[in-house]
Amino acid sequence: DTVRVGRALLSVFDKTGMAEFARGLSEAGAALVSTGGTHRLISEAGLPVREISDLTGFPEMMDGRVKTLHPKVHGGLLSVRDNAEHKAAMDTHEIGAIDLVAVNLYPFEKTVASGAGYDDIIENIDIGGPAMVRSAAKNHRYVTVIVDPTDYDEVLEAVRFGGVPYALRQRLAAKAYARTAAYDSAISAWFAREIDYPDVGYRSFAGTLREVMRYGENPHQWAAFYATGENRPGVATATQVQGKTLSYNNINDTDAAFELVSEFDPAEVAAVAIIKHANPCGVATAADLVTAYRLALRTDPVSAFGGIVATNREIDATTANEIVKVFTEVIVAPSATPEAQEIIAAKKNLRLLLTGGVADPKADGLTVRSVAGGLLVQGRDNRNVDDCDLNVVTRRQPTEQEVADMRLAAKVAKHVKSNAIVYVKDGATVGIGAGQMSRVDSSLTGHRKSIDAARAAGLEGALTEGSVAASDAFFPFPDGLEALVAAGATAVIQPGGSVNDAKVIEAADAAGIAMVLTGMRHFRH
Ligand code: 93A
Repeated sequence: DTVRVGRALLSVFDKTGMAEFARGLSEAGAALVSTGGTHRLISEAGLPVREISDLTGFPEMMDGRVKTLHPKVHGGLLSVRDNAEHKAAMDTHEIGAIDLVAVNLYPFEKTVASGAGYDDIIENIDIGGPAMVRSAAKNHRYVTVIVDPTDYDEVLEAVRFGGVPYALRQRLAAKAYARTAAYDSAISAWFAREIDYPDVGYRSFAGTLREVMRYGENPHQWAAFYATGENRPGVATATQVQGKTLSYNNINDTDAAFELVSEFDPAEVAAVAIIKHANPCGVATAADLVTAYRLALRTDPVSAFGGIVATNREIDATTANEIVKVFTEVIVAPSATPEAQEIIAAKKNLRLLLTGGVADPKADGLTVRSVAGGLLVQGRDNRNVDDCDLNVVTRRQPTEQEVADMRLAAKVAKHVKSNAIVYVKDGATVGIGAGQMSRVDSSLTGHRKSIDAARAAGLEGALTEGSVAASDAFFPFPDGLEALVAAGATAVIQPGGSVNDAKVIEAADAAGIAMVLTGMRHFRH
């Protein structure tokens, strides 16, 4: 499935490597066509090359604004070679196929960065270049498109060996669209800044604008919500059945809540998470949803006020009745029975979001966050403890119940801001320590909250007595582990991998608890 290059169109602003590339193509038998400056360079290198104006029958005009925007160019790029009608059109209008395009664009970004004036910047918006790139990329079944001089060598090598293979054409087409997308997004971002109306900044992001919010994380910040088009159950694709419009923080928290309950297969167990400020303040699994909700609420009933509730199963009337007893901002669930919806409808402001299913915890995806002047992009954290071998490193072996609870604790810890410590007992969290700068502090926080929760439930001591605990990352020193033991934990799950692992294991053995290493860290910041 290789394509021999009969004719190549070369039109580059950045002329790096162009003379050698053109020579290589020419020597391999390709006919060359080119625009003004590129044509000059190639012919000065002593190679045969035709002017684009000769091909189109039109002069390059209007200061070069119109040079390649012509059916003889775009027809040659876009025609489906084995389509009879396309062939007939080519014959009638004397359009010759173009098999390869090398284009790089007017330096819009550099012109902006140089501090150039408005008119200069506008003149550096390339129109004909991206048009050719997009035409060629669309027709990559027949055409090779190169937008980056570092790709010349690989293409030339292929051309010398008889043609460009499909896989390479496809990869170059993907790269081409990435370039034109980035180019247009740079133009749109510049515009937003230029007209000094920051709210239009939202237009410069990829994705479909879902909503412009009244404000962002704080009232003095503007905000907007985009859908990326990924067809994944979650907050961006959910249907809002009732309640006020979602705020920026609601959306962020709802996402955290739903991603967490999606760790649990609804066919196996009912799961409920209650979220505040993007951290869970209670998570539980049980045979039925209402039990899971009651147990999740028990972890931290104070923080649950004004929280977000997510479930992995359809909300029934009993569960709905329990949830509406506590002031709740958002409920997100795969579905809700008509009776449950009626109960929730009595709370006018309470938002109900239905997702149609749980998210696949193993699905790929991107997570994006901003840093000053840039974006940090990474793959979704799509693994969990179920993908790990549990390696018992202590003399004491964990019981079956402890193992089940440790799995739950590890899954929850993945969704708690680091440093994360999660205590679990009998299928429910009993203490969560989130977002502390020291692991010891997270251990202490989770323990202290469990004392409050015990008091609220009319019990003595702490709920963490006889619990298991999960840590999102290894213990750098034994002190964190000792804090868990002091809280009453009888088994601990953590990734391991510290230079001090031996000392931490020794401390666990000294305390007579069981410890399991997973080898998988789950930082979340
Ligand atoms: O002004 S344009 O938007 N109009 C066009 O028709 C056109 N065709 C190619 N810019 C156009 N180009 C760009 O010219 C290419 O993207 C490339 O950056 C540049 C190459 O011009 P030259 O060969 O004259 O140096």
